Amino acid sequence: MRSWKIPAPVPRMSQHRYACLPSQACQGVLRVPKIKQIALIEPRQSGIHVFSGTALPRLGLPILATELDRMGIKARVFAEALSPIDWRYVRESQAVFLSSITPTVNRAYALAAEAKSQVPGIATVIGGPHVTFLPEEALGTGAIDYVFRGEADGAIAELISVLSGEAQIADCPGLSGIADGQTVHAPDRPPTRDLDSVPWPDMSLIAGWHRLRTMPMELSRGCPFDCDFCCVVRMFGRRCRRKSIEAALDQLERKAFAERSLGLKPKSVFIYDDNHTANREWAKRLWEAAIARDILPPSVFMQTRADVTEDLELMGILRRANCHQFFWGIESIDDATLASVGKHQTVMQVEAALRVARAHRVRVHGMFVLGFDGDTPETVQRTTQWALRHDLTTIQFLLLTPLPGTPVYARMIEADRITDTNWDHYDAHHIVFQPAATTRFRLQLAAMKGMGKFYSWPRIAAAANRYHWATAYLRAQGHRVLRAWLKAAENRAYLRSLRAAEPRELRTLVRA
Ligand code: B12
Ligand code: SF4
Repeated sequence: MRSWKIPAPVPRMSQHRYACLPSQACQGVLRVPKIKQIALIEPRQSGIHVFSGTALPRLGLPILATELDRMGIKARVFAEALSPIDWRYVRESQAVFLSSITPTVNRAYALAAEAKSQVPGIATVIGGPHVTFLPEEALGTGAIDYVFRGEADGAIAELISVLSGEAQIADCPGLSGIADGQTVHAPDRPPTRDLDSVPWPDMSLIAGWHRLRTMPMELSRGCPFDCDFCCVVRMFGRRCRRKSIEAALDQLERKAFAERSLGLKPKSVFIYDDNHTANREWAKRLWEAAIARDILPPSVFMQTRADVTEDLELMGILRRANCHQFFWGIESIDDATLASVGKHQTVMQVEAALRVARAHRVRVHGMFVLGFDGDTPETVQRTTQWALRHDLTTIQFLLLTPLPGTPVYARMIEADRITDTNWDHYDAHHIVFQPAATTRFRLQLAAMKGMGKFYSWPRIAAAANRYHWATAYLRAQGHRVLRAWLKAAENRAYLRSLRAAEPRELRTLVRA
């Protein structure tokens, strides 16, 4: 691994693109005496990314809205991926609950500021993985009154008590806010132990819910692994919690029921679990029972590790349960890199897994991370060749992104390797740090070229010639998104800026 230097001083994370508005800075705790209605907003990501066309909300806000609804508080979720925000509804509300991840947090802050400007006195609360790790940043914008850190299921009653002045911030574990000009952090809230206590999110509380073509479903939380670049373990814990088989079946049944009674026609179910088959016996019992009860969705997509294929009995059951697609984090085709990031997976294991998936006719979406310290443009080329050789259905080349809450983030900050502090760019489509063995432009270009090669017309046609219509369609989508990304004016300007910085970076690399 080479050492290197960043040419210019790197701005610190606190010099964030979203400007704080000192005049709005919250000096005291904001109390809203009677809360009757809350608008819950999940912002969209600015710019184009591979999921731009995917109308899928995260499940945090729908769960919280269901809990509010049960408490008799009117709640409506506006997930911008599904429908625009109804500002009239916001104006009639006493509080706004925002949920964001890192690439959507700038927009979340801007929407909070907009709500404050339209409704003076409205309370703004934000949660999700980004602000869980950087609560001060959110409170420092002046547009956010409270930050909820970690999981909030079961915390809603306490949160409402704080908002309405009946309790203090410190009384609500997980909450951060400003009181008497001082930031106050209540103690951490332990993760929800019993997932059965988390309600099945009432999808009809989401504006535009009828547009859901894929039904999201969360049946377990957490992951026993701890990859260097992933914040799941620090956000949701290493102890994997699962719904009981009965509760999970109940969700599948309700989905089937929603289809019939509400006229929803989702073509598939996307199991949101970080690692759905972490407990194989549970997964076997669940899907066998779902087959027996005949409550299977037409198509099931799930995030698992490639090691799911080691259990052929489970593979057979999943196949019979209409599992048509796995989402696998393959990450790297270099064993040393995989070991260094704590993936606990080898390339040989993934290759064997792909053979088993193919034999069971389950499609595989392979997600790769590019930009680890040994990675060069040649690594990207080899990765592309590997993905083509193993005929993955679809792929994602994600540029390593130091997301707050991950060990990789801490290391990059420590080494002053962060080159881009605009959170909008933390979507794994932009290179936001100085790679160790190449320039930012070369790595970015290699990733785009690799994706271009994978999503080329001959590859789309190859799938169509074999009558693999779904694969052909998915690849055509990949092709379309990539072209749109390359065409967007902001991305062209971004690529130009990387190219302009290249000679300087090269000189630094050569010296190193
Ligand atoms: C399903 C999923 C997707 C889906 C759809 C979701 C979507 N529209 O973003 C798809 C495939 C599209 C997707 C894409 C991406 N994803 Co994603 N995704 C997930 C996943 C697996 C589940 C999300 C979920 O519903 N969780 C369950 C619910 C219950 O959790 P929650 O929504 O966070 O809510 C809880 C708490 O956070 C809190 N809370 C949340 N909001 C609020 C608000 C208030 C007011 C309060 C009080 C509390 C609160 O309480 C909730 C209940 O306990 C998570 C991992 C995970 N386990 O969360 C990753 C995750 C959210 N994704 C992540 C990333 C990085 C991405 C991508 C950038 C990756 C990429 N380039 O491919 C894109 C970006 C998409 C985008 N811009 O919208 C990261 C985010 C990390 C971060 N700091 O930003 C996560 C955490 C995964 C990881 N490995 O680290 N994703
Ligand atoms: S296996 Fe997946 S979910 Fe688990 S820590 Fe690694 S990347 Fe995150």
